Amino acid sequence: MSIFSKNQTKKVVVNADNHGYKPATVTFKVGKPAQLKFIPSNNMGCMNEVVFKDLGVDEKLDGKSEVIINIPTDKPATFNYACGMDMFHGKVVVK
Ligand SMILES: [Cu+2]
Repeated sequence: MSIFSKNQTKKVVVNADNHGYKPATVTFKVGKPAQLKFIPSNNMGCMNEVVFKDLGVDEKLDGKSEVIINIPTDKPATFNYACGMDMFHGKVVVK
């Protein structure tokens, strides 16, 4: 496996007491498989669900396990996501 096929992985910490998703914006490069990893905290509040409308993704966050979302990187794009109530927001930029 060459270095060029290496995956990109980035982390977002989920904490309702700390303004939501940290960092709020994550950037990936076009053309390499990308995974966004949601790291739970002990203050999940209503953030026990993450929704990527454009990707048709709606995942439960149980506050214990990390949750990995695969991000398409075939072309430049911006994917917004939110908690289940559309109250806390984050963004994934592919460029
Ligand atoms: Cu919410």
